[in-house]
Amino acid sequence: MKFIVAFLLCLVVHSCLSEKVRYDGYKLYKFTPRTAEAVQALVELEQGDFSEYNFWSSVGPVGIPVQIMVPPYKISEVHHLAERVGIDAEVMMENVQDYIDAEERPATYDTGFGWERYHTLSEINEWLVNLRDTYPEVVTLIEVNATYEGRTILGVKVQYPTSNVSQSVFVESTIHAREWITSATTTYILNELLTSTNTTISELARKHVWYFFPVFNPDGFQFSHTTDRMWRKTRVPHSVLCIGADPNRNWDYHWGVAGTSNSPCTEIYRGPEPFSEPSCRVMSEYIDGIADQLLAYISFHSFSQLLLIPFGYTHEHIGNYDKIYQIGLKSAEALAQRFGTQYRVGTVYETIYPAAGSSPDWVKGKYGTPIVYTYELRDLGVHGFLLPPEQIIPTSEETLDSFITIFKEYEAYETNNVV
Ligand code: 0X9
Ligand code: ZN
Repeated sequence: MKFIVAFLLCLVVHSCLSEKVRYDGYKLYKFTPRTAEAVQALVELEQGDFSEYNFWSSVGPVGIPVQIMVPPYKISEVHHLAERVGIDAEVMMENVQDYIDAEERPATYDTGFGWERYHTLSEINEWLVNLRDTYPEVVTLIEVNATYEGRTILGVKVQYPTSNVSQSVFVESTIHAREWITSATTTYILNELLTSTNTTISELARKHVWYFFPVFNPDGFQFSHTTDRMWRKTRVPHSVLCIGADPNRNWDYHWGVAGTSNSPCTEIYRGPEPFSEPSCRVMSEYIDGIADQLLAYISFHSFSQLLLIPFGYTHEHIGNYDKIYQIGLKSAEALAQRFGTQYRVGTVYETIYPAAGSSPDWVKGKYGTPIVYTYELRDLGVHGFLLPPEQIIPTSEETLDSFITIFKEYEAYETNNVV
């Protein structure tokens, strides 16, 4: 009897099946609500318990598109709803599984740690250990313990012995498990800081102490490789049927005031209390230890091509908003120069949707760190989280251009007080 119950539970949550979750016939829609009633309908879908709609972006105000993955058996229901309440619907992907399959078959395939395919957690961690072994004078390995499943969150500190700098830059990526392009891009940037012969990059590398944590949510990231490519949250079981909290809603700064849910089955579940998620708690403790030297905190998400400024919990602007906005514009301009990729710049609250309890809000709010940005990398929803591996290098190159520009422009501003 016990076995049967356990088996049935496994079937329902399909998290303990060894087979991968498939998304055959699932469609990705871009829904644009035209009325307040339409926004309300989307909020109800997002907040609903056991909702089978998977939100690829959260609900914002009227006119702001929301990307939702819809299972085949919900397609006619969603069309009726859209018509009834006033939502424009556009199909972005006819069959999500096709995109997952394509991602697994890159056109070229590097056998080592290159940037032509996506890597697993153990490959990324091995690469970080290797960096320490290759550059022992410069790279220190940081092991932060531990996640819910007992994993170490691995990071590196890069500090050139010649540099007499005290200001640090902290880089966070893949706090959302399915956003694979983010750790691919930050490992590329880290590699460039260590190996580039371009003097702008090598000089910048020597100007700061760098902390890189490519995979902030290793439990979720591992699960997105082994079992469910669309996994976003942590792996802490918060209810019988629903696992995980949104690690970017769990930080202890105006926790839960806007753009979150108290329902464990939603993608934006904030957790039962601030820092309920071990991975967020241990990283916050680590950051607390180095916060007084922090010049910048940059987090990487995907997708939507945005350079975001705190806050997400309020419409109020940060103290140095004007400077950070102007630098953001220059940075987006630099990004566009290489391939023409267009980014928008603005606060989280005003540009996308309210979202409280994120790590950048916590860092900015608690420590007043001068430079805090969040990247939402490529694309605009054609591939969404399933960005083809062929786009890793171009995405990384253009992002590096803008990343460098942030520091160049900030320095120029500090020296001349003009941007
Ligand atoms: O909703 C989020 O957590 C982020 N978007 S995503 O589609 N990657 O999930 C945006 C959060 C940005 N928040 C702050 N920088 N404060
Ligand atoms: Zn994200």
